[in-house]
Amino acid sequence: TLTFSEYPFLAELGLSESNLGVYHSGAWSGNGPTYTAVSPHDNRAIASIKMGNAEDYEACIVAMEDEKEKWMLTPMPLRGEIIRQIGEALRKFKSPLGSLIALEMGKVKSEGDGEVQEYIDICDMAVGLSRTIEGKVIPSERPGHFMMEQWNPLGIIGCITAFNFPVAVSGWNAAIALVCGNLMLWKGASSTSLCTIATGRIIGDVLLKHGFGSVQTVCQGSGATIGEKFIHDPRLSLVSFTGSTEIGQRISTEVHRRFGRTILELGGNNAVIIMDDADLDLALKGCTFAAVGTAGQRCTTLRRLIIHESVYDAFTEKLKKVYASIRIGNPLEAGILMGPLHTKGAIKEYQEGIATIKQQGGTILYGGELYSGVNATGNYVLPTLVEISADAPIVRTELFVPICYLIKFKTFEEAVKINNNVPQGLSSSIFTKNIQTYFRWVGPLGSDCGIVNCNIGPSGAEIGGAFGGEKETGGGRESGSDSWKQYMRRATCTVNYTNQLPLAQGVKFDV
Ligand code: UN1
Repeated sequence: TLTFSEYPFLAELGLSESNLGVYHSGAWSGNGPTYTAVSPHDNRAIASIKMGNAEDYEACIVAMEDEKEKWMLTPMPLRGEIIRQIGEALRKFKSPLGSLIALEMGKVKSEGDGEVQEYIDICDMAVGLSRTIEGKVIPSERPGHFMMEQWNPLGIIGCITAFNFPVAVSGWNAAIALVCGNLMLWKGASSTSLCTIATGRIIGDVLLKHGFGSVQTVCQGSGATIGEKFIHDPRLSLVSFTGSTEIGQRISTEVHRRFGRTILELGGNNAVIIMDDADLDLALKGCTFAAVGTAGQRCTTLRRLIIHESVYDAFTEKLKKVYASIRIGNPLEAGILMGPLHTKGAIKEYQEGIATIKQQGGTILYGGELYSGVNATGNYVLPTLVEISADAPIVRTELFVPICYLIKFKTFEEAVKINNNVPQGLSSSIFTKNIQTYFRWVGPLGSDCGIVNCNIGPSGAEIGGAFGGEKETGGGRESGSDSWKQYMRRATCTVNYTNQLPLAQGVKFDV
């Protein structure tokens, strides 16, 4: 039996007990296998979804090809106006959509709402871009010549998003890609298919009102059937992928083999450094949200806490107390701070991780066990603190669960070395009041990450900045700043407005 009717917000979002996971040409369909959505809170089935198959994928692409010219030729400020209306529609559905995220992904309602807000914010940013994106005019060395840069859309882009941010990350891509004149095919994680469908519906309805049925299409399905198509399809000029480093590496190799573009947001292994002059109460709040928020399932989750030896014991005691006070429970209930892990697979990762930690000399300071205080069937674990050497091999890998390593250091140089000594390079933070330490931290010999914070945790970035990281994190940047450039192709244009043909660099070629 399905729990669908227990959650009135599902019907508010236009969902039903049986849903279709493919959208193009203004209509929903789905000819692939049936998938059952479950809630990680109790592992009961919510609703079913007909996923896409190879033919559905092809139909999405063909429909987008048909609409491509019309969308590309729509003036950017008019595309911006449509994005503004998408933002308005999301505002209307913020609470039910936030609740769906909590139900299906498992993050707490406030964080679910926050994700929708993130999509709204990026729409606002895209509206601004639609009136401000500009090319350069470059001085020409040739008399009577004019040089400029013209930015044009890439065409059709593919976006594959992960379960942990089932709404916001598609928004980062869609709002910017669309305003730049691209069309986007979106495949969300199967286990958050209802989030994809509900969001796809909100966006699709606004676009359809303006006569565009395929500017954003949706094709839910497995990586093996649908994801593989993204990789090999030359009609997708760009593949934006959020997920594991392992799959990201394959996407990188295969898409670049066909000279496609990629934006990769892969694993993180984010650290916070607590200096001896840090405001410990501030650090405590920042670190707890970063390590425990989203039950440790953000790419930006705090995984390594590098603490100065002089404050190590005091800070660890404070942390243990605050961990013991974390309210774990149904993510839809008010006041809950930590929901369940997303899947049974994550529970296994947690349990195996704890076993490996012990084998490698780690000591569990808090947690390390499943949590049975909510119900008997949900994916609940205790947030966990582990004391371990920075050299233990497990510390270099990303466990996508709420396990935080505590590591002691003596000097700033040593702490930065520990921060940088992992294969990933997404986010990092330092807590200090010393301005010299701060500027060394953000400078060339400081953090090697894409996000380098001070006196806040490593997670919870705003959309206005470029989001992404270095090394095995994949190097991609999406969301704010000048990330829009990745969704456009730059044409360097030289115009001669004379009857003469002087050559650059003074080359003579008289014919
Ligand atoms: C992710 O974890 O995949 O900075 C994205 C943050 C969020 C986005 C995280 N704004 O934590």
